[in-house]
Amino acid sequence: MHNWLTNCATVLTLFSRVLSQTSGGGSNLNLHLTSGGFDNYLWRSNTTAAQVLLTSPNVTDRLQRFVVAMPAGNSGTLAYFVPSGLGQDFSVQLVNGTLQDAVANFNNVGVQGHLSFNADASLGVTIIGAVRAMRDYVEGDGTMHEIFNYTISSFNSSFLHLHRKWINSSLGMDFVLSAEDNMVFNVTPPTDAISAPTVLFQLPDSTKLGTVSWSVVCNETSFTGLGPSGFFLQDSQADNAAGAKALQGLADGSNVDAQQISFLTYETKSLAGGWRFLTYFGRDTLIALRLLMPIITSDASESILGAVFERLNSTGAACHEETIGDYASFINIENGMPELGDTPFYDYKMIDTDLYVLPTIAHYLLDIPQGQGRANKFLSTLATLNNSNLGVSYHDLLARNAIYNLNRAEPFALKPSVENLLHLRPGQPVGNWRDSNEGLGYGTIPFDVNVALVPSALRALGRLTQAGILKLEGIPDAGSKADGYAEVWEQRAAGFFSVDVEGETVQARWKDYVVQSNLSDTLLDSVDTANPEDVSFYALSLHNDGTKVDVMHSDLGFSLLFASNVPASTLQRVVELLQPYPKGLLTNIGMFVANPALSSNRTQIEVLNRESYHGTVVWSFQQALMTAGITRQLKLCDNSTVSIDIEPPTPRPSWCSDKDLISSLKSAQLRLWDSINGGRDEIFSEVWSYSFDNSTNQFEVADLAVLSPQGTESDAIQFWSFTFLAIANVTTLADQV
Ligand SMILES: *[C@@H]1O[C@H](CO)[C@@H](O)[C@H](O)[C@H]1NC(C)=O
Ligand SMILES: *[C@@H]1O[C@H](CO)[C@@H](O)[C@H](O)[C@H]1NC(C)=O
Ligand SMILES: *[C@@H]1O[C@H](CO)[C@@H](O)[C@H](O)[C@H]1NC(C)=O
Ligand SMILES: *[C@@H]1O[C@H](CO)[C@@H](O)[C@H](O)[C@H]1NC(C)=O
Ligand SMILES: *[C@@H]1O[C@H](CO)[C@@H](O)[C@H](O)[C@H]1NC(C)=O
Ligand SMILES: *[C@@H]1O[C@H](CO)[C@@H](O)[C@H](O)[C@H]1NC(C)=O
Ligand SMILES: *[C@@H]1O[C@H](CO)[C@@H](O)[C@H](O)[C@H]1NC(C)=O
Ligand SMILES: *[C@@H]1O[C@H](CO)[C@@H](O)[C@H](O)[C@H]1NC(C)=O
Ligand SMILES: *[C@@H]1O[C@H](CO)[C@@H](O)[C@H](O)[C@H]1NC(C)=O
Ligand SMILES: *[C@@H]1O[C@H](CO)[C@@H](O)[C@H](O)[C@H]1NC(C)=O
Ligand SMILES: *[C@@H]1O[C@H](CO)[C@@H](O)[C@H](O)[C@H]1NC(C)=O
Ligand SMILES: CC(=O)N[C@H]1CO[C@H](CO)[C@@H](O)[C@@H]1O
Repeated sequence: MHNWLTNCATVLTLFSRVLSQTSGGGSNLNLHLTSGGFDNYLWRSNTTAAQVLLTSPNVTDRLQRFVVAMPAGNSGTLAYFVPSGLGQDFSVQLVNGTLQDAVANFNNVGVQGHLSFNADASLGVTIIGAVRAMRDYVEGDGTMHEIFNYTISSFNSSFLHLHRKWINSSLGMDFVLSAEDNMVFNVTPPTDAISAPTVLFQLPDSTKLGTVSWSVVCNETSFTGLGPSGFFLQDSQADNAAGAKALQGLADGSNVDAQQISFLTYETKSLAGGWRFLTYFGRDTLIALRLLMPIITSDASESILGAVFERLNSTGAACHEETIGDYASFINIENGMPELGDTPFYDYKMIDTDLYVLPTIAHYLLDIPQGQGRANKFLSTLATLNNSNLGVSYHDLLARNAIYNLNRAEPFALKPSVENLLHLRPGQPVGNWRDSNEGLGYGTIPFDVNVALVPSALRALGRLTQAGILKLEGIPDAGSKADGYAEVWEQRAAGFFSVDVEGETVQARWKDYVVQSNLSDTLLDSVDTANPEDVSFYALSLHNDGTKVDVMHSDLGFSLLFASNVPASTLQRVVELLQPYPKGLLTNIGMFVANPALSSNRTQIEVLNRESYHGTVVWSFQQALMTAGITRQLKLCDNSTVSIDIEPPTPRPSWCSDKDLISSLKSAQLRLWDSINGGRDEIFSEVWSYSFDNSTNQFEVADLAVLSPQGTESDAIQFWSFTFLAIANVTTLADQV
């Protein structure tokens, strides 16, 4: 499949602005926010959930587009409206307050509302059915598949009913339009079986707005939403004072961020983001869960974990993305298995998702009060979703995942060599959160997977077996075996990634870099040119032959948050990473996730620049991971460190006696927070880029979707962009000291 379709939530949310909100209590939602040039309406009732988007009225550089997307079957409708005349500020808008439930025969439910037109127009490309088919068109240069064609059920001068029946079932979706005030339809049906009709929207009085009422309904099963009170703990249930502070306004929905994330939370799964990812994604939800866990309910944590278990394959690998609804038939046909009909397709191509399962559930069941005492009940649940797991207990599914990971870790544990590190799967350009060849600088052996995630999964396996919660049949010594393997990975994997650049070279590359990146050499003012210092850091990835993609990056955050036995040398490198860019990753608008300044391969400067999704750009969840990880490490030495997260008492690491290191780490964390605070307004967005002002030498926030050559549009909400809700503000804490 094409890359742009299979990549998970690689895209952003920027400049979101909340315009109005009402929460009908329970899990009902009615939010209006602008983001990336679109007006977004998030609607949820006890009948349906849908996101509606229209191009914002002041945006004139693109076509007027109407989107309805529903979690049910990951279904939706996309329609463009094309002005009949030229040179006018054509606009189609949702009429205030008209959005509501729509209910039709045969269990069809959805949303309806009124659209206002300010000029005559025609119906442009219209796709009804699968959100993925809509994405193929929007992100795939207008790709359309005839198999998804709709049919015209009926029409006249004031009415148009378009229907899409799913490929392999009687389920379907209806898009119905009715002319209201000052509006006449002029419909010419196609003369052949496959073309679209010509539909004109004509305003008899061109001085007034014309109105069209519409509804979009579907009879795929709707999911039951978790409202803010179902997702977040009450303040009074917090585990500590920092948690109680963080929880203010979340469960009661008075914090609008709590309502926004709640649109993505359901009883049986959480969704990655809207509108393009309103379905299950394993990695996004597991990383977010690890960070949000101390402030969310047991039911919420178990819904996310359960969604992962239900979708494991029989070997124990974790699903990256599910394809459900009408598009599942399409994928099954493409895969040469039409006999599967619309059986969901689960994708197992990633190499990291599997490794988040054990550390996340171990933290929940062993460390977090909401999870303690829940193991028996949760793990005795029998799977009901996926044919390869039907009737299997969650315990046995977890055991499959544990054995799968143990087996993957074994070759390196027995013989620590480059070949035995975990590589991207053959032929796959993706495998971890950096979602593309470019993101990994064209390497195939990612740092995060090998240095942070494998040993973390093994240690979690050890803890769960030692606690008697997990039993691996036929492997009585699984726990000690996992710990033994973990030790080898902890001690040997990082070395393969270690990069040392000699002082003179460092200076030359920095100088070259600021020129090549159109920055200013004043950014290097603090460099001591008389005494060039060597710099050491970890490579972003390795090529198959072990050569290093010598690009600085933020993925040490995964070690800090997930791993055991993090050595002093790693913490020292964190201190060095958290220096002002281009020496390190920090700018006045946030922490970059990569910095190719010192790469020996100068082509990496273009590949990982400010237009690249995993280049010199800021990701919210990466900042959350980094600061939460530093707090976790500091707390191992000083358990009075303020943290919302809970960790069990562990033996003090030997570096706790190194006062200078601790003090440097604390200063680095404060520098990180200065950087985070500078991008404060974007903190619940997914990713943002910069523009550099060479008169002030300051960075300013810029919309990556606008800069990026792919121009992939932003999503107004992304699940893993809300993790700062569970992070204590270290600046505020420092102020209090
Ligand atoms: C759904 O909500 C409406 C009002 O919001 C209420 O009247 C109705 O009883 C609810 N239906 C169910 C099945 O809960
Ligand atoms: C359109 O309006 C929104 C909200 O008022 C604003 O945030 C945005 O910057 C405007 N966009 C343009 C292109 O003027
Ligand atoms: C829509 O309603 C909001 C309040 O909910 C109001 O601020 C806004 O002006 C209204 N817009 C129009 C076009 O009536
Ligand atoms: C158009 O069709 C709709 C739905 O069938 C019907 O309610 C309406 O009366 C028709 N209008 C005209 C002008 O035929
Ligand atoms: C779904 O709705 C369509 C009408 O749009 C109907 O023909 C079909 O029977 C319904 N399917 C089910 C399973 O309810
Ligand atoms: C699904 O539809 C395709 C295309 O019409 C067909 O080839 C296939 O046999 C159908 N599968 C099932 C299970 O009905
Ligand atoms: C499960 O997924 C993993 C990873 O892609 C794969 O190696 C394994 O063969 C899959 N198992 C089955 C039964 O398909
Ligand atoms: C240099 O970097 C580019 C861009 O990432 C990559 O395509 C190329 O293979 C790299 N060259 C070497 C020798 O690693
Ligand atoms: C810190 O650790 C000590 C020793 O394990 C324990 O007695 C004390 O209660 C802990 N304090 C906090 C705030 O957890
Ligand atoms: C600053 O940027 C402007 C616009 O890109 C450019 O014309 C000017 O030469 C730059 N000044 C410096 C000092 O780099
Ligand atoms: C953290 O707190 C400081 C004040 O102490 C405030 O200026 C800053 O905006 C806060 N940062 C975030 C991300 O909320
Ligand atoms: C009615 C309809 O959807 N027609 C489309 C069928 O598919 C072809 C090829 O993708 C499109 O060009 C038609 O517009």
